[in-house]
Amino acid sequence: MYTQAIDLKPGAEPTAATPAPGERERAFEAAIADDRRIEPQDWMPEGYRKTLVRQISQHAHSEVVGMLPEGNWVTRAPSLRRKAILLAKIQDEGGHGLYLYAAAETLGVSREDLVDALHAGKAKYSSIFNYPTLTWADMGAIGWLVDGAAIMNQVPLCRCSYGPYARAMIRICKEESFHQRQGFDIMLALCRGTPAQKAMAQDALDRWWWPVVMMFGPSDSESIHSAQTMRWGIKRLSNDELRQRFIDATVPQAELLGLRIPDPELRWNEARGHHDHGPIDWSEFWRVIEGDGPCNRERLAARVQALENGAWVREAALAHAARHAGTGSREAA
Ligand code: BYC
Repeated sequence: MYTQAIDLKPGAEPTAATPAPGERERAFEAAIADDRRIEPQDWMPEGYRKTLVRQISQHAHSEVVGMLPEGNWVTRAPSLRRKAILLAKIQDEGGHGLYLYAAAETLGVSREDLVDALHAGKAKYSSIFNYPTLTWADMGAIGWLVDGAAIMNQVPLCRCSYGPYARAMIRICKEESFHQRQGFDIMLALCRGTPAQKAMAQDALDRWWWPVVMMFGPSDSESIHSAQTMRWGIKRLSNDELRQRFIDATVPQAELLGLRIPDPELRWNEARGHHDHGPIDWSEFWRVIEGDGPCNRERLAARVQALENGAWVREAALAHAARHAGTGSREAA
């Protein structure tokens, strides 16, 4: 694990080697104002560090929990090619979780503690992964819509003020782009298929649309963190701005597929240059993130079970490392 710059103890006198009071704060604020990256060894306000740990760890948890709804379809993919693609995508998501846990660890927290917080129900993960995957078309809808929303949210995070997070996001976004395209490709195949296949694609869109629209988080007026995280250059665009961009980008894609977005109030607003949309059911959103969505209990139970099932691997790896270290010291002696 990386270490953090060491803070002065309260009351400690500055010496020639230590910055004058306020200097660290000014250096931090100047870096933010100049759009320079903050790195793990740089001084940062405690609120900035905590915000990053919260957001990056929630993001990591989302990637790992996000493997579960798709994992449900690995054994039932309709062809070997589709199965290989789905497996590669799910593996990428595990990898994204690892980059993100590593980025969070640069802020002085341990992955074990972050995972414990998830399993104890204290840390959040994306609301979207608490919905079930009922048909193969859901693999298409997740790739097209969920990964599409993820790209919209994550491309601006490549310019996040915190270096390790921004760098992790660059690689993740490249992979998300493939994920989105494979999802759209599944939808396209279904929409060009039999009427029953097209109906399956429409049903998936009907079920995923509103949860995906909610994925961007509460409206700006309700978002408790946005103002500060945007001031710190962590988030570059607000929840509502990203939601609007996603809707504007997705409407023509749905038209190309010949599918109907399940929002009777959705229409182009010439004056705004954007689509207007119908009201979002925020009571559903809050219910899901507070733990009462259709699959919350199942998802957490699966993660806890996975940790328990893997205990013997971790124990064996530690025993092997200890024996190896012992051999090394005997050889050295
Ligand atoms: N789900 O003040 P706000 C993926 C919480 S992975 C659950 O606006 P903020 C993918 C929020 O945490 C997708 N909770 O917060 C993976 C806060 O609660 P706390 C994950 C949500 O942080 C596999 C409270 O509501 N992407 O795409 O400024 C396969 C108030 O919200 C949600 C990321 O994590 C939600 N949807 O903005 C396929 C991206 N929304 O923490 C795909 C990085 C809000 O005070 N994260 N909350 O208890 C972000 O960009 C921001 O954290 C958010 C929320 C936009 C999510």
